[in-house]
Amino acid sequence: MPELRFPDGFLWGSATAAHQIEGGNVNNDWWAFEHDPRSPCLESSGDACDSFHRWPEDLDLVAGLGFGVYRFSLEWSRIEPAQDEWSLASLDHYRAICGGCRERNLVPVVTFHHFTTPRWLAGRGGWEAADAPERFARFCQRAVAHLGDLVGWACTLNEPNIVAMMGYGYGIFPPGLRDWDRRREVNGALCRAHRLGTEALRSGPGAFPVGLTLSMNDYQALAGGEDRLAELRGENEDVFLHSTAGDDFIGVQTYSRVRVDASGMLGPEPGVPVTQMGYEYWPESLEVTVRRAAAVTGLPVLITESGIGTDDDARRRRYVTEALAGVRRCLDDGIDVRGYVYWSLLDNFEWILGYRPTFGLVAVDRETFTRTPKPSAAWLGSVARANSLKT
Ligand code: GCO
Repeated sequence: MPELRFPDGFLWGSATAAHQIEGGNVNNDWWAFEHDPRSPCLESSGDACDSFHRWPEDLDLVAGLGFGVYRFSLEWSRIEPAQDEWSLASLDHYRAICGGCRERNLVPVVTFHHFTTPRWLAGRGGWEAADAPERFARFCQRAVAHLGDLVGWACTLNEPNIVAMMGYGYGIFPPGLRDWDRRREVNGALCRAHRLGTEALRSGPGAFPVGLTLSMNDYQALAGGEDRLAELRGENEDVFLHSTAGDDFIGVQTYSRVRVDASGMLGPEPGVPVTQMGYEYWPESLEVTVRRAAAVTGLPVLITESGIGTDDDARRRRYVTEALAGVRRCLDDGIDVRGYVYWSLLDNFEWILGYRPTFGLVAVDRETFTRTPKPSAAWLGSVARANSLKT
């Protein structure tokens, strides 16, 4: 493969999410779910990576490796620990992280909801509470008033399709429901939350692009599976892609492929290697989903997550290399892709699977919290510095 150069100003970064790295997030629905004896969680998030205290070290790592972007999320339950009660100390904490990014020349990509919801709202029905979208918008408005002048890019909701599907359909995220009709309603509530949240974020201060991030798949129909595929993709992707009119960008996040026949989604194809998550190793999914997101929404694309859970770091490098070659082909075809943000900076709390899957560029000792960059970290950092991939 020849050298692949990326456009001037192309953003390179790495991502995290509050609940997966901070530790001690005791006031949200995930903490409650992790500690419910009926939950499928393999372990609790506990101290996570202790990033609530160690965030300066995390930012030093991101900047030192050569990246220009750090994507992270605000923990709503810290900022609004009870309804309409605002923690100025928590707002200051996140303002300091945004400021820490700026001091290190990192563009802060701030996510306002990454899977976790405060207990006070979860207790009133979570995303089924009639006023949940308004509550989310109110939180966005309060948070942006405190730190909006430092925000680089804003993501309203992270993967609302996963929140709805896993939480209300499959029952493996809180609130643990298995009811596809209710899931459909929650899809609607989340789209509304995105719209209201966007409006709130635009009230400023600050002037930054605002968008949604979506979990997408390379859906492939086997013979007879076309209708089922359209139905699945409609509920998992299209309803959200269609709620982005007027946004500034769409955040694409993808990990694999899903084959569909008349009976529904199939597991991995025999012979295709799988990752620690049990997904097919399928870096091609990035090119497919970037093309689809751009075509359906007409918006610029920021790849807000792409990565692999693996204990084989050379495999990580291969995966990213193949994924980036696909991004380059999208750019060649005139698709407006603004950047690539690797998931994740750190080995962290992978939801029901706990600390077992390792997506990080950087390993974290579970007892000392010592961070140890893997070879892929230096490699991807050098790609970022050169704005070019030599394969
Ligand atoms: C996501 C997630 C992350 C996961 C990652 C790997 O947005 O899906 O942001 O929280 O850790 O996807 O499964």
